[in-house]
Amino acid sequence: MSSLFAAVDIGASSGRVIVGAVGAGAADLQVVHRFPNGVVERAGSLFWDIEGLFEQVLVGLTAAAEHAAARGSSIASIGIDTWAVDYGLVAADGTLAGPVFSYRDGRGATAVADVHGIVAPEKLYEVSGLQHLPFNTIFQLATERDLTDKQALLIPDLLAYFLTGERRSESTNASTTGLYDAVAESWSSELLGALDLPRYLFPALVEQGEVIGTLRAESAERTGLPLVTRVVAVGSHDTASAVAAVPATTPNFAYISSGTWSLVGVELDQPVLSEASRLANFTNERGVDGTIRYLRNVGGLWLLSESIRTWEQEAHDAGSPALRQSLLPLSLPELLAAAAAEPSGGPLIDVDSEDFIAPGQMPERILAAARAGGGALESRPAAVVRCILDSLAASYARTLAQAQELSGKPVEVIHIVGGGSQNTLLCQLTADAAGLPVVAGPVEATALGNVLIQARAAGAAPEALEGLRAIVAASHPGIRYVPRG
Ligand code: ADP
Ligand code: LRH
Repeated sequence: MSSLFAAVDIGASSGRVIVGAVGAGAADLQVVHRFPNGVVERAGSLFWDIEGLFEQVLVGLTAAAEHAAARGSSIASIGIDTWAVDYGLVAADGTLAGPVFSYRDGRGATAVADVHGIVAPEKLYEVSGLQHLPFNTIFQLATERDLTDKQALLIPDLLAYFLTGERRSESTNASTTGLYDAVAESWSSELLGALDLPRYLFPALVEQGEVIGTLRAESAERTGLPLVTRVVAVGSHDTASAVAAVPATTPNFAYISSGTWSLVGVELDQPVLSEASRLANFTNERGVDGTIRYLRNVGGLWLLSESIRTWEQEAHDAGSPALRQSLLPLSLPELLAAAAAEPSGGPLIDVDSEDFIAPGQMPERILAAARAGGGALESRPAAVVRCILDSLAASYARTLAQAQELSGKPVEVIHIVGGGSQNTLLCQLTADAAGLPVVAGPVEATALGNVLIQARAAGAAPEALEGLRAIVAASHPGIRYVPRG
């Protein structure tokens, strides 16, 4: 009989609680609860609804307990992963000290110059190996007025704290703060000290497979799970869990974790901290089992989802049926089909530009970027969508060529995982632009990676990462795209 594990996986656009059954070299996932996620605007700032998300986690875990009971089984453990970088501050009395800001709020960017004035970008990279993003935790923390007696918990650590009462910092996500030493594999007392951040700011580090704690009485009562149910550390950075579940059958693979962001890179044993790597803005984020996720954040499907949000609003507000008609079609499948029928070789934009981080009026910003680049882009949704996808594919190809050059790692195949792996046009354009085969899927790689690390901790899956990936490859072989031309 398979063991059952509950994976809580929350991305910037949606969350799910999944029950994973692992046994006999196979992994099977059952989504028991899905819920939307997105930034919430209040008084000009952007936040996450952390209380609402925790409520959804409880609803999902209740469904997981019921799912297991209906099969005469039980949930062996719970693992949590979410997007990186953001945190909640916990006060001395254990309560949240304030709202949880979203990385799409501009506050981090306001502190970049101050932080760089204290620690030079070269030094930051030498220690943390982290790509420069204006919303990295280090910059957000620099905007906090009072950190006295407070601890910063990244989102999965915060949700685990709500569930168990235990505070830990899981290492893959810690590596996205800018305050984690990529070589020493610990919090950087040098950077914390230089920036006058208290040493107690972050809880003790925990590695994947270690137990964070068992459920608090309230969590057990609410979900129907036994008090002894463990919350186990997984690759709590969603991208780390996704990369762990890439169905690679060769070591020479690249990955694109495709969702709100596209995380594009290779897996390494050692960080690359060269000046060339810093200037190319590659990150050395920590992967599962101490691997290095050598990658860059490419703008991602955020450009598409945010454009659709604007068009939907415009269609909703449209005064005349003719205007409304001109904004159609609006459903994702229809838009993608229309974009596929657009001619190739259209204008390209720099999807990695910081100009696209904030929400609002995305089509306008895309048209302006195309114009600034000398391209003539029509404002029709199909043309804009085609421009986004062509530009993403071009950025993927460029990023992968750079990753190989800077790391020396050869790439024979590109694995695209996550929600964006269902975008057949983007998968084909990526294969074409990179001149390499693409294998698309699984859609739920992140949850699979989460489940497999729990299964391994319970002795129900192989020790080596290759063994875990072999399970994914056997259960979710993926769709192959061959480069054209
Ligand atoms: P995140 O974890 O960042 O919230 P996901 O991995 O859930 O993101 O991916 C969400 C993205 O997947 C959406 O923005 C959308 O572009 C894409 N997507 C979802 N379903 C489909 C589909 N049926 N066809 C093509 N693309 C899809
Ligand atoms: C993807 C992701 C990415 C981070 C960003 C904040 O969900 O975790 O790896 O850079 O969100």
